[in-house]
Amino acid sequence: MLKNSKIYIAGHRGLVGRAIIKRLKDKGYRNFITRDKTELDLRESESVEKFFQKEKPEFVFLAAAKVGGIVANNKYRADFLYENLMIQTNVIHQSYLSGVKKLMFLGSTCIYPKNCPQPIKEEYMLTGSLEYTNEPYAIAKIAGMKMCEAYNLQYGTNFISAMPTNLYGPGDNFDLEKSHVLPALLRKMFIGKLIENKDWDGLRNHLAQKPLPNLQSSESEKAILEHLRKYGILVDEGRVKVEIWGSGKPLREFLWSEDMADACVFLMEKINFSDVVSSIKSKEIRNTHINIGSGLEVSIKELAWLIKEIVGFEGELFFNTDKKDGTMRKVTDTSKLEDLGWTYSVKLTEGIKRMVSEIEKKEFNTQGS
Ligand code: GFB
Repeated sequence: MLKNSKIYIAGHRGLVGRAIIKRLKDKGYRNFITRDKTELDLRESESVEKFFQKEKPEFVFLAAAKVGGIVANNKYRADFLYENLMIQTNVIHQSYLSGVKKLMFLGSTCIYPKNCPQPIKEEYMLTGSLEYTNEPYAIAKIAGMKMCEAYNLQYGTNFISAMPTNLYGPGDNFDLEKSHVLPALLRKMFIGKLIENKDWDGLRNHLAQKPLPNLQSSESEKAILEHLRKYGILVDEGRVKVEIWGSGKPLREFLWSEDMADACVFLMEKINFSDVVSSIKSKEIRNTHINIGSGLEVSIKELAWLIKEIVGFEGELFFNTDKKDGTMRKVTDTSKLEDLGWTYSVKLTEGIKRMVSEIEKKEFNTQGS
């Protein structure tokens, strides 16, 4: 990639897309193409075709996707499958037709079997059945990765796939139902602390900036508290309690989104599909994707306590085992990436501290991308 290469970042307003643009700018790249959802619906083949024919990007980061946490994945199964298949199929196919020099497709470590050996190596893909809660999303992401691989093998394109672990960072989604665990727990405990401190103005401001469905920030304290119970934030015998879904036992690995973006740009600059293939001994070329992770693995219980401490929430945490745990463990083996010379830099504690500043900001995101 040259500093003035024409680079299209699909999904530039999302957690990863915005971090990729930031990283590219920091490295001196300056020729970007972006479109928001109102300007270009990536699910519509014709519009995507016209866009690629007009703009002819040279490089593409495919970070546009329908994403969400365990509940969103499980509840909107059809949307997660349909929207992701459409978006990625349109972008990958048009990238091929319009002669894109290199594309990076972003997946997720949920593509791996539910019970595969840990840490997870790239070659474990398609060796077992998937975790039920995110099966549709995982199937879409597997299809995207396979599409890149197949186009490379049949048409000689240069499309790379990366599989990041659980991400968090600036511009994260703080929706209390649909988001991932880290921003969700952070927001719940942030609200819990405001209640603990009887900081009603602070709470009303927070809810005015980013409302919860069917709740006016001007409602009475009693009505606000009643409403917050639905999200697992409650006051019981004068003590504020925050609900943690599931048993707290699942282990998750977390990576700061800007570290992830750094890895994406690093791979885009450094790696071609031919390099990946040359390291494969077998005649059957598969598993050509690359894991991106940190190895920073904690249990949900440990994560909750860490957030509690950093936020300064002094109330109680309780585990609701009626809610799903999902995969019990998914930690990536990042040897492939490390061998190329990349490692993460932001530790979990530091990242959570930065997220507290994020939630204190006036504007933060509660929309799924
Ligand atoms: O982050 P999360 O929603 O997604 O949940 P996954 C991780 C774990 O945290 C699960 C627990 O065991 C949840 O039950 N958890 C506890 C909570 N409290 C909460 C809470 O308040 N909110 C949320 N969201 N979780 C997703 C996949 O899996 O991760 C996607 O569904 C994708 O496909 C993504 O791969 C990275 O890690 O379980």
